[in-house]
Amino acid sequence: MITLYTFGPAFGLPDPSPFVTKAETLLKIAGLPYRTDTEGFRKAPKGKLPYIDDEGTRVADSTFIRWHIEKKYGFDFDRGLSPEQRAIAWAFEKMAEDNLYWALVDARWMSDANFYKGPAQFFRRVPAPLRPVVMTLVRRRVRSSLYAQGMGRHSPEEIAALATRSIDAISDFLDDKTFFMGPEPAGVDATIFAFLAGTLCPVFDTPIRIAAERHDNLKRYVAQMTARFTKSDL
Ligand SMILES: N[C@@H](CCC(=O)N[C@@H](CS)C(=O)NCC(=O)O)C(=O)O
Repeated sequence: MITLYTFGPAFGLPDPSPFVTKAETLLKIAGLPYRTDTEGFRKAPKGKLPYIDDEGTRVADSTFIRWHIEKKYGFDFDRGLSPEQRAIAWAFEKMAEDNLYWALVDARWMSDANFYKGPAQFFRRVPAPLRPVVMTLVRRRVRSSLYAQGMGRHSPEEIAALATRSIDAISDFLDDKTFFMGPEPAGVDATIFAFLAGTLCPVFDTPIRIAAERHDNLKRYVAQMTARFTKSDL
């Protein structure tokens, strides 16, 4: 049985991490049985979630998890897609993961209002007297990551403009299709769903969420993916 290490559901989302939601959705698309474990962060091979343990084989990073599933279980997430479609799917996936993601991190962690409604909850288990110091240190580390990646060097307006362009591109490409690449779910749907669900999360007030809410097809898509690929106990 595969164990998927997660943060656990939060903010009405299957997981606060879009990468964890992506990995879980991939397991569901592939129809593989799995269990989740929320106690694995400290032992994460790359210091991040998600990772899986598949009968003793540990695989870290959502893309490597996908490739592991494809190789070990012979499941092609892009079955039926042409090389051109596979290339488009990969490019959208990486746009979400390597660009849109950082705008979401900025929105959740750098805005005080969003931080105290959201990520601050992750520190509940830290003893109260230490909590403000630990939160400040972790936020400082997130700020450094944003700066190193580059998104953190932009103004809020510039970040919103970049993220909105990505959201509009996703909406334009999805159009009125059921799934991102057509009538059947593909690997990219796990990623697009995870990032759109995180973007549309009503807990956070962000210009990116407003940009996404303008597109009825994105709201329809997230509702449909939620119904098909998430646990009913959310
Ligand atoms: N490339 C990784 C990204 C995973 C990732 O960034 N996970 C974040 C949560 S969204 C994390 O665990 N961050 C903890 C940290 O950096 O300390 C993947 O695809 O799995």
